[in-house]
Amino acid sequence: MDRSYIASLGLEPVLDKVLAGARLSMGEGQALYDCPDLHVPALMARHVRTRLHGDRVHYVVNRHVNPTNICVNRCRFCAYRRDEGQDGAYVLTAEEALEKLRAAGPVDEVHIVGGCHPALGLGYYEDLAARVRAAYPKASIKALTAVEIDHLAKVSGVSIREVLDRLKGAGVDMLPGGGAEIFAEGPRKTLCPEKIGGEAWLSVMAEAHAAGLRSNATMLFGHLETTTHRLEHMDALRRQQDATGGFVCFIPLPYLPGNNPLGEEASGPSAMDVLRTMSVARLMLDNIPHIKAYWVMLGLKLSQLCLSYGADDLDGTVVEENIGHEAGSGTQQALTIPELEEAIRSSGFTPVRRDGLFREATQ
Ligand code: V47
Ligand code: SF4
Repeated sequence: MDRSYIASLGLEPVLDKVLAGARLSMGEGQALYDCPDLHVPALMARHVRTRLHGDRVHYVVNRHVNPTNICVNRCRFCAYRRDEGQDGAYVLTAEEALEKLRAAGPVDEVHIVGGCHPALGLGYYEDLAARVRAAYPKASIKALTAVEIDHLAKVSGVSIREVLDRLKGAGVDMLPGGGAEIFAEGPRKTLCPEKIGGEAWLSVMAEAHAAGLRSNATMLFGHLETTTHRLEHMDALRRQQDATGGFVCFIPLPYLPGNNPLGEEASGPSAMDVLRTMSVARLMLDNIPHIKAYWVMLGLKLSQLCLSYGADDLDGTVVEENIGHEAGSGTQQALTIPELEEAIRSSGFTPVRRDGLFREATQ
C-alpha cells in the first residue's frame, strides 16, 4: 500500500494529518468509516498506536465485583438487571464481596460495578471500598460508573461532588467507563430512557476529574446508532478530555444481543465493524492515551486482531464477569496471566502488565 493508493481513495489529506499528529475533523472520521478498504484506517491507526506505545500491549491482573444486579433502570440492552424480589436478584454483603476477591488471589485492579439499587446508599459503597483498600493497599480500585454516581447522589441526598470525594477518601482511584452507551439523544431515549443523558454523564466525569479521580469511557455500538452518532460520541469525549484530561482509556463495547429485549431489533456489530471502529477511535481520540479491546465481549481472537487496528490493551484476567455473559458472550470467565501474555505475543506485540491507571505493575 502506498501514498498513491491512499490518494486514489481520497484520503491523502487525512494521512498527512495523521502523520503530522493533527486533529481529525468529524468529516475526516466519516471518510475513514466510509473508506471501502478497511486496511487504510487500520494502517493509520497502527501508526498512531506505535507512536504512542511502540509494540507494547497492556493487560491487567484484575477481578470484577458486581455488588448487586438489582436496578431501577431498564436499559433495553441489559440482560443483567433484576427487579427486587425477582428470581436471581442479589445484593452482596461487603464480606461476600471480599470473599470473592480473596478467592482470586493477588490483583492489581479491582473493578466494582453493578445496578442502580433503589436503597443501597453511599455508606454501603464507602464501606466496601474501604475494606477493599485495606485488603489490597496497592491495587487500583476502579469503582462505580457515572450513572451509579449520579444515582447514589440521589439515593443518599448528597451532591455528586460529595459522593466522589467520599469514595475517593475510602480508597477509590478511578471510575470505570460504563453507562456512556451512545450519547446521541435519539437512540439513547430508546435504549436507556431512565439513564442520565450524555451531557450529564460527561458532567459527572468532569467533576470526577476535578476531584482528582481518573476514569475510562465506553461506547456501546452496533445497535440503533449510525456511524455519525459514534463520531459525535468520540468528539464529545475528546472535547471533554481537552477540558479535564482525566480519561485514561476508551473502550468500544460491541452490543451483544442475547437475553435482552433489544436483541429483537439489533444483532450487534460485525467483526469488520469492530475492527474499523477500533481504528477510527484510535485516530479520532488523539488525546486519550489508551484504546481497549475488551476480550470478554469481543472474544479473544477478535481482540487479538484489534491490536493491529489501533488497540493497545486487552483488559484482564477478570475471573468472573456477569454483564457480558448474561447477554450471551460466549467467552470464558477468566484468562490466566500466561494465556493473556501468549495472546499478546502471538499477535506480534510485547505484553506489559499494568494497574488500573496504566502504571506498570510488577509481578
Ligand atoms: O455500561 C450492558 C455494557 C457496560 C450489554 O472501564 C453491554 O475498564 C454489550 O463499562 N452488550 C458496563 N455491552 C461494562 C463496562 C466496562 C467493562 C470493562 C471494562 C471497563 C472499564 C468498563 O456494559 C454498560 C453497557 O454499556 N453492556 N449490556 C450488552 N448486551
Ligand atoms: Fe441497570 Fe446498568 Fe443494566 Fe442499565 S445497563 S439496566 S443501569 S444494570
